[in-house]
Amino acid sequence: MTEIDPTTRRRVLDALREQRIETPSWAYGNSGTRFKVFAQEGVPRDPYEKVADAATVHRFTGVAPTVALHIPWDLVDDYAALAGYAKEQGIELGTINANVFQDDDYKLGSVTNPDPAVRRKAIGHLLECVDVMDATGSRDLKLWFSDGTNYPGQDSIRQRQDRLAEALRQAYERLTGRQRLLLEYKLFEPAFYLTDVPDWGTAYAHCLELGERAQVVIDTGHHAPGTNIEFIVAFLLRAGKLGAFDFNSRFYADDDLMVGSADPFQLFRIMHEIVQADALRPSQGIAFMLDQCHNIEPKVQAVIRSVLNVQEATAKALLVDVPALTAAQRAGDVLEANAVLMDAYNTDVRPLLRELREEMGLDPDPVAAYKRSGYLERVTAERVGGQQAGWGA
Ligand code: LRH
Ligand code: MN
Ligand code: MN
Repeated sequence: MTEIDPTTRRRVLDALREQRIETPSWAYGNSGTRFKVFAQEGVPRDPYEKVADAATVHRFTGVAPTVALHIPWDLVDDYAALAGYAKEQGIELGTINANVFQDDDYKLGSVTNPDPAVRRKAIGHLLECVDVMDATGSRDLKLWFSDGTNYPGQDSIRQRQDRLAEALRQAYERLTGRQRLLLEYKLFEPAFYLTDVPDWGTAYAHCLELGERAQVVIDTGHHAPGTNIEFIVAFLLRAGKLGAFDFNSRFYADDDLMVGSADPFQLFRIMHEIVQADALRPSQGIAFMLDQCHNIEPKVQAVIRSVLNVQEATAKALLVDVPALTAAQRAGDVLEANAVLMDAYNTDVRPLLRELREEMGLDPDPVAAYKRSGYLERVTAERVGGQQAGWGA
């Protein structure tokens, strides 16, 4: 692709302007591995300050108007007040993530635990999270279970599936109006032998059983190496069961690095499926979220960079010459079809994105503008003793 014709340019700019990317509250907190959490300066001390950081990302990018919360990492007395604060800052509270993986009680699982009392506690937390959604006006309840076993024979695989189905049913039945249940799968970790929701097929089957408002979350870091994630995207889109993404990058396992940093081509291939299914617009109901931890890099700047990476992959996907691709596919012209896709991928979309930001009244270079703004220096002076993200302690 040499020149982008004016009609295509307009179409792509309009689509990019409408795109929405949700950032996670935990990306702004200190994080690390089980070996070390490196504290950074200016890190939020409470959920309010995380919201302020998320609002800063939105101010410079213009496409990140919501922040996901993780409960109880983001514990406050009054969620409606937090939602009000977010509004004042120019954003909204987004997805509510339930945490049933950090209490001692959950050693043998949360909703799949062999002990009914532990299961009741875990389900109770899921229901509390829906109370939070009622207060914040959030649409989505996102569930990831660390449940699994480490040794063959440790527990009954089938009974654990029954317990999982029962817990999901109770959470699903508590939802009202437009609220949705989003089920996230992960191949392994922290359990090493069996995971109760290990893959998209398991998540899909449970969501089918639950009903229309239950959909699958694809976290790009939650697969075996070499998994064709865009296939999963295409399959779930076709079935109307793709609810959301947790975007991040990985080299090895669930690395939670910046999206588009390890494999920008994979991100493009995913966005190509989204664009081909006309599923980019927020009204289509797919939540594009980041789920990342910035262990060694400055956090707000890293989140801004991540948003730009998603925009770049999306812009390239929007540039695919669909008539040419379809013609090549119909003709069985393997090389031409591939060349059409690669032409779009190899386009430098950065000038187009600068133009987009100028049209939106933003600085064309959000990272530079953020660095110039003095935000980090200001919060470093204000915030002493930043809170850990709740991750990797
Ligand atoms: C699990 C996971 C899930 C959690 C988040 C902190 O690995 O991806 O989405 O909510 O990390
Ligand atoms: Mn995730
Ligand atoms: Mn993860």
